[in-house]
Amino acid sequence: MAIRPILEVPDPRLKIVSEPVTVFDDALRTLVADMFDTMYDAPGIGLAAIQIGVPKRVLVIDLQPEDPDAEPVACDHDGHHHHHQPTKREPRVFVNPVILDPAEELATYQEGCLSVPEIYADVDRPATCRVRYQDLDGTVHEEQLDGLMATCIQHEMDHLEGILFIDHLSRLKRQMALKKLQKLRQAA
Ligand code: GNR
Ligand code: NI
Repeated sequence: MAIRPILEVPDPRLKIVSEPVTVFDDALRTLVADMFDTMYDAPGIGLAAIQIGVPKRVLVIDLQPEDPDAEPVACDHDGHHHHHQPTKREPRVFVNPVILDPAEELATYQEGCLSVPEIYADVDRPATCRVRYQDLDGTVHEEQLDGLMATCIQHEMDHLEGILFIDHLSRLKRQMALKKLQKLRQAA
């Protein structure tokens, strides 16, 4: 298990179309373990293999990325002293995912991307969809998704096609986002 460096724009590898997984072996399990380590460390709620430089059709998602081993956090924001129980992890793996039945209805989320750090922008996507995918054993599953899960899997699917969330913005907004990122990097 290892945290691997995350590729950032304008790395040309982020534009690669990833290849299907054909072998469900220990190397795939190691890749997925490294992807979770990298995603939780970042932290993020999803990661595509190409973001760590591996052009394979593998995604990991956990919408609850908090550390379950963390101490409960003392908190008195509402005037009452109490403890937040850290949320449980819900790691999900999608190998060779395919999006089916995207809804006509769109939902807007403010998206971010570990490969476009510190930039956030509203993106419209189908509000619900189905996903057909394989697990680490190669077994095929199908599932209906909505809310943040539907948005996140579509964001991750885009990575498999070499597309970033900023590619969904107008050219002006994309240029503004990339300039802002350049500026943030100069300041760092
Ligand atoms: O951590 C992430 N947050 C996020 C928020 C809204 C929509 C999509 C995402 S995915 C992102 C992690 C990432 O870059 N995955 O590719
Ligand atoms: Ni991303």
